This record gives sequence, C-alpha cells and structure tokens, in this order.
Amino acid sequence: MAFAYDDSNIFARILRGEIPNDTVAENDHALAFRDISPKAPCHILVIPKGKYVSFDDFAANASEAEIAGFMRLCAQVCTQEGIGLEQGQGFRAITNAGTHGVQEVPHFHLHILGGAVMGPMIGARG
Ligand code: DGP
Repeated sequence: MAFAYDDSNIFARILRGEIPNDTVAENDHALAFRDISPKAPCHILVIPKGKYVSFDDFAANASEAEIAGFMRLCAQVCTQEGIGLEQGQGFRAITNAGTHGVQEVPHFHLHILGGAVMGPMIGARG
C-alpha cells in the first residue's frame, strides 16, 4: 500500500502559512517549532517541508538532501535549546506512526523533548 498524504493536515497548513506557529529553527528542507501542547519544559516538533506521512515514508522516499537537512535541523534545535550533550543534559526524540504508534498528525514529525528527566520510555498501553 502506498503512503497517502493528506494535504489538509495541520502541519501542511502550518507549512503553507495558513496557521501560525512558534518557529525555533528552519532550513531549506525542514521546520522546527514548539508543540502546542508541551509534554516537557522543552518540546519541539521537527518536520520535513516535503509531503511525507510518517518516519518510514520519509526514510524510504526522501532525497539525501532532505534527510540531511532534516537531521541537521534536529542537531541545531538540540544546540539552540541547550539540551544536546555538548552543553546540556540530554533529551528524548520520539516519532509516532500510524494507528499502533498513535500518530495524531499524518505529516512526519520528530518530537524532541528535554529540560527534565523523561521517565519511563512508554506508559501503559490501551
Ligand atoms: P503525534 O501524536 O505524534 O501525531 O503528535 C502530534 C503533536 O502535534 C501533538 O503533540 C500536538 C501537536 N500539535 C497538534 N496541532 C498543533 C498545532 O496546530 N500547532 C502546534 N504547534 N502543535 C500541534
């Protein structure tokens, strides 16, 4: 089954400038902004500018330039926010995919969470 991208998803609308966001960093291939419902003192979402539904879609189909741009922006966010291991105390990076991953927004995004100890990796299922 192909990855079917829905142009009406909320992150597509953010990329089109239709709704505001609190941008922390951007490059040619990716955008990083604060999560509207933060789960940690620092909670940033990093998204590719291209139309990718999920991590597996992005990993399989994005160009090398898009992948490099996305990853470099993640590094920039960690440095800027002071949570990277060069200067800070670390972070957790999570991506949810599909029904079992409990993905809410169908545009690939990496959650970068820091500023406190994150606790157990996952909570109770169900
Ligand atoms: P996920 O479950 O992995 O698909 O997480 C989606 C995240 O997106 C969730 O933590 C809340 C966040 N979110 C949803 N709508 C908006 C929005 O309009 N703006 C921002 N900044 N974040 C949003």
